[in-house]
Amino acid sequence: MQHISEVSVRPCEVKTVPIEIEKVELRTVRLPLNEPFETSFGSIDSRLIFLVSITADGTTGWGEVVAAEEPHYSYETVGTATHVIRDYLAPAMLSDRLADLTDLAIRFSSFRGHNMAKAGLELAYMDLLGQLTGQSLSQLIAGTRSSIPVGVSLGIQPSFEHLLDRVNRYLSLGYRRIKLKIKPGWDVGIVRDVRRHHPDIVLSVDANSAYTISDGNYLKQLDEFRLLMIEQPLDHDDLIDHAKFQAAMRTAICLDESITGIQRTQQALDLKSCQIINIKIGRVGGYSQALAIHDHCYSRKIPVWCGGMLESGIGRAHNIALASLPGFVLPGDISASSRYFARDVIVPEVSVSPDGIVEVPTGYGIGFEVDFDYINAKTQTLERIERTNGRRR
Ligand code: OSB
Ligand code: MG
Repeated sequence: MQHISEVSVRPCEVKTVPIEIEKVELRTVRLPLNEPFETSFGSIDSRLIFLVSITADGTTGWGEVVAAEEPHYSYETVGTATHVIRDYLAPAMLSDRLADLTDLAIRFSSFRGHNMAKAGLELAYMDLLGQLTGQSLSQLIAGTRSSIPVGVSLGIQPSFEHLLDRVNRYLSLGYRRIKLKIKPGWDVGIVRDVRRHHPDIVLSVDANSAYTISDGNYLKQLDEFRLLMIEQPLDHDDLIDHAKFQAAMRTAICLDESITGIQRTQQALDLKSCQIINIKIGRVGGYSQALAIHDHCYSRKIPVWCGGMLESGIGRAHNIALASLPGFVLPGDISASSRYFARDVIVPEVSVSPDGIVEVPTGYGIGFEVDFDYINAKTQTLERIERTNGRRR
């Protein structure tokens, strides 16, 4: 649980206004993936996107809950997040006028866990605040970059030939870093072979917790391949074994699943469990925590990068804004819309330049137009939570 003392008090908003939110809408939208995405915990061929919108004074802000349908990457699912938002978080958000992001984070802090649910609402709040105050998300959080370098995360493939074909494709599209998903049986061998074909590319691997410390000696072979990092090799909530493993490795360990908030970040760094942090706004509970983690890592000179959760354009737009902060020195898992979906829910869709760069939008809020007609056409479920007679108490 986040204690109130841990809630970020970073004065991030350049300009803020009190907002009285009238309603929260929860939508699920199924988008087919261009190709299946396989990780150490399974394969999916479509993404049930969970969109959250909040409305005040006729203006609507958009966020995304990145939870999956099944509890593999995290215990949260679309179902748990719907319950927690409907029954706890939305009522807290609607109960009274919101002063700022910290006010919202404090209201959520008495509810334990459910970071992805919290983040969905924080994201929608920040988009709305940007629109109401005439600022882009990047401006709101004091981002410093106008463009960001990006990489691609490649799922486990049916064969090495398929993998090499994908690596070549994304390199030719300009992506600055290739990340390979690994699992037992799809690890040292494929990394060696990709390295043989591409001696100089920036290459990393992500195990999504598929190993235990007893695999340490085996995984030590990865040290040979000059990887940028090994992401989350061990248990999803472990810091101790990662510290042992990091001590034995030359390659930097990066934590994803284990980093659930600012306190865990501090502990991971104090224990030397990793040298790099993957920040996902959803996993850590929204902007309030993501900003605190960024600031902490920045002050300790720990490189961070922005992870992805196969988001629609709405979640992706928030990731782009986050990655405009100065500490995001490594390419993010922020790929072009076309890497995931035939059609995205925002206009224009996210595109990556031939040198692997995404421009940070300057329009108000998320800085993209939400394609409401397409969202409506693809909506599977819709639920509305409204403020009851003036104020909810
Ligand atoms: O571990 O980073 C991960 C996707 C879903 C769940 C977890 C992860 C991922 C990715 C894809 O690696 C990143 C992306 O391109 O969105
Ligand atoms: Mg990961």
